[in-house]
Amino acid sequence: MEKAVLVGVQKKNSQDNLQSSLEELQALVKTAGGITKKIFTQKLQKIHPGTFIGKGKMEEIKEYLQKEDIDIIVLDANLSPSQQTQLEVFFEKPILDRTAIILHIFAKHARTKEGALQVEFAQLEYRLPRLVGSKKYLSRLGGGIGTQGPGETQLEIDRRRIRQKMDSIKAELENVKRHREIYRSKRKGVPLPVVSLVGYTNAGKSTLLNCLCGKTVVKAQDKLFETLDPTTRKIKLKNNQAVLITDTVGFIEKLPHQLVEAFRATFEEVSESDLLIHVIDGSHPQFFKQAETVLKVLEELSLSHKPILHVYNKLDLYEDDKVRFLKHPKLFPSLILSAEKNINIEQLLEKLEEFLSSFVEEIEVELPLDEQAQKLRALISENGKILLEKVEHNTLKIKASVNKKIAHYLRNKVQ
Ligand SMILES: Nc1nc2c(ncn2[C@@H]2O[C@H](COP(=O)(O)OP(=O)(O)OP(=O)(O)O)[C@@H](O)[C@H]2O)c(=O)[nH]1
Ligand SMILES: [Mg+2]
Repeated sequence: MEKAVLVGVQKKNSQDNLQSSLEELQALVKTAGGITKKIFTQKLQKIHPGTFIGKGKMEEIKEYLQKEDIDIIVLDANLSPSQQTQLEVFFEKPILDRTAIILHIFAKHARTKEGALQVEFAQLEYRLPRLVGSKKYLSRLGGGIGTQGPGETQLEIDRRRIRQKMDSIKAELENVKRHREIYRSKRKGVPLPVVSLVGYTNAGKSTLLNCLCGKTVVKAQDKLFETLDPTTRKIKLKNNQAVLITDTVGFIEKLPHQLVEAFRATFEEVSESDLLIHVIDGSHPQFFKQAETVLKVLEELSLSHKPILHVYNKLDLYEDDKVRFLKHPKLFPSLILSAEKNINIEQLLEKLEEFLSSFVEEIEVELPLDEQAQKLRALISENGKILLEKVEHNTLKIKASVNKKIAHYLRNKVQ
């Protein structure tokens, strides 16, 4: 386990809560496989452009490093490549920022090929402008002399290699994407309403999906960014309406822009959903801020126009929801529940039914009595409600209520 020192800065006049941001960073470091040995904080009028933190604090940390056995220094910020270099040169230790930690966790958790490629691309993109930094740091360790040959320098070779690698990943991603589109259009064969679970990391999205499915389909853990790749499952509402539910990657404060880019593709799927369920960990002291972060990222991903149902999860952990919601108005429309303890899940299902009822319509179809009629009848009864059916002159007449997508599909099939 790598031993880490964390450093956080409170800017004057900033509303940011340094304490909770550092707690989150500590959880990120833990998820990445490190252990926090000490936390340094500093109040600053203005961020130092060169080194981010001030000189005095740097000396104080260096003094601590001389006495203790520490492997890495983690800053609660996203540093510029040159800030990172200057700090590395000063401390002679690897300097990591939020982006580096999150990228590391993402790399550890990516399970599908697409997820792994997206993360690798983001990592290379992050590393590219930082190559100089690591070289300078290395030259201090004695590798400097003789590395500068004629023609191309090692640095140029390294950069070119990284760019080539990024190009090949991009090409591969295109390929994977094409496959996914084919798969998606196949799935669309039976068009169903799609509901996506979105929310802050660790809010309980995967737990809610498992709860709705009545079994474990995705791993839920008290770790940040446990889920990276979207998982979709079919569930049935009480009115027999089938719905697809998709679990997605969690959001976080200061989400590295490389990753927003990387996951844009993943969220293409979310952009096709009819409804978003925004899962909020209502027991978290910063729940409102987390919710705001999620809404902000949704906006960045051009998803904020979607109908959205806010779900305050972990009800079992609230001490008093009246006090809790007094300070911040509840987002609307909303529900309070516990995915883990199975509280108010019925209400959620009813709400979903209500939400999706505008998607339902009544149709009447006449099917010639053949094999296809059997298939279509099965499709209707699987996904909707048959209100009336009779056989007349070798045709099967069905009156049913089904979702609009299926109604559209049937109309095309029957004509
Ligand atoms: N007490 C309590 N714990 C819950 C509840 N729902 C989820 N949890 C716990 O919260 C932690 C995170 O749950 P996940 O379902 O993995 O959260 P997630 O939103 O999928 O997280 P990421 O995939 O990391 O974005 C797990 O330890 C769950 O057991 C709940 O209703 N009550
Ligand atoms: Mg999850």
